[in-house]
Amino acid sequence: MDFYERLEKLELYHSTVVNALNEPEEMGNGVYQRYKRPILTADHAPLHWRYDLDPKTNPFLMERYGINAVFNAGAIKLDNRYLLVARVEGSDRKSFFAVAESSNGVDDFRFWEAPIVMPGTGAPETNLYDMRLVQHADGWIYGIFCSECKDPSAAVGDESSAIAQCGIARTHDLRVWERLPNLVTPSPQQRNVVLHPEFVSGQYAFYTRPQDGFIQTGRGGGIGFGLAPDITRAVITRETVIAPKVYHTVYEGKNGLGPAPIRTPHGWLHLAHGVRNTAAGLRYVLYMFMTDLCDVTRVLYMPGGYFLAPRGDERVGDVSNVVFSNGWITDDDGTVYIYYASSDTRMHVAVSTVSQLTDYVMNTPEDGLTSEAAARTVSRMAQKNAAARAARKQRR
Ligand code: M1P
Repeated sequence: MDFYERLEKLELYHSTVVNALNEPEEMGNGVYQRYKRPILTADHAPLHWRYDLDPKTNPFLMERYGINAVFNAGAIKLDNRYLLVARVEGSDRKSFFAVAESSNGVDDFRFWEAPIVMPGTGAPETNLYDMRLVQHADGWIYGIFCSECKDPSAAVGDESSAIAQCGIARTHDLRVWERLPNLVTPSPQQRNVVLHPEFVSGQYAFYTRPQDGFIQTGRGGGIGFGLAPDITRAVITRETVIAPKVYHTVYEGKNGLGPAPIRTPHGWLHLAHGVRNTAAGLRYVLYMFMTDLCDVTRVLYMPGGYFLAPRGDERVGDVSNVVFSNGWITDDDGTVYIYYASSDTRMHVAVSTVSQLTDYVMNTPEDGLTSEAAARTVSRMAQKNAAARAARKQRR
């Protein structure tokens, strides 16, 4: 095929992908509405990132840099635009960050001209991923992400062991980034660290996820919390677990906070992921909880079970049976856009409101932790509805 003929076909396909309209599913569960189409995929990556578009140097119009996946995006609304900082993973397995922008939050996401080239810290750093974007009370927008390098103490021949740490960078516009030193905590590894948007006791407050190993959290695990007086050299000396792993729950294997919490009149709304092991491998679902406005380490409400689990096509991808969220946006009218990735492959959106999420978190029964308690919860609901039905009949 002629170079320009092939280019035209590629451009047509790419514009079909980025211009596809999205629509909500009809029913939903009353808590949120998923949108039908993924909002960002590897196919959304601009052609000029992947192809050398010069017929002299690329006469076959070959893809020179393959994009494998686009997932786990941080989110923020700036100047009326919905912005995602996505984890873009190349076919070489390296992840980097890139901003995609939409005018309505549910479709029409387009990547900016070029990805972010995040400044380093001077220390070895192989891979960066999963940015949480936080508009902090100090006036900066922070990007909090995982910074990964090869474990220097790995045995000879072990090319897999890695160390995960929390990277910190700040910006005002998502274009110019100032990199700060990585967070220091008492834990040997850290992933899923999130900055609280407000000062707590005059200090920067971090949600952490202490872990002994790269995949297994070991004696660590649970969502931790710690304070650091200085963000430019952030050191947490005391880390306490505020939401632990619990046997036979959806977060028995490990858990980690998603985006920064949303302030509501009733408390801080949190979205997190929980992991359990199955015969088919790890299963990642999303769950929610609420903490106290005054004591942010105090969990007030913890609904039982998952909030959102992989479904249909979402269940299949590079790392199947995973949903993961590290970004959401609250509009002034209370609409909440929940951005989540499925199976480490593509991004989706589900839409809810602060009122719905608050109702969900405050009124969903807690996990009773036994089969008996589960059966009693359902029986109570059935009895309540039977009584209401009888009263309705009597009134008629
Ligand atoms: O593969 C699923 C997820 O695994 C990790 O999350 P966690 O540290 O909680 O196990 C992260 O690497 C995340 O990026 C990934 O989506």
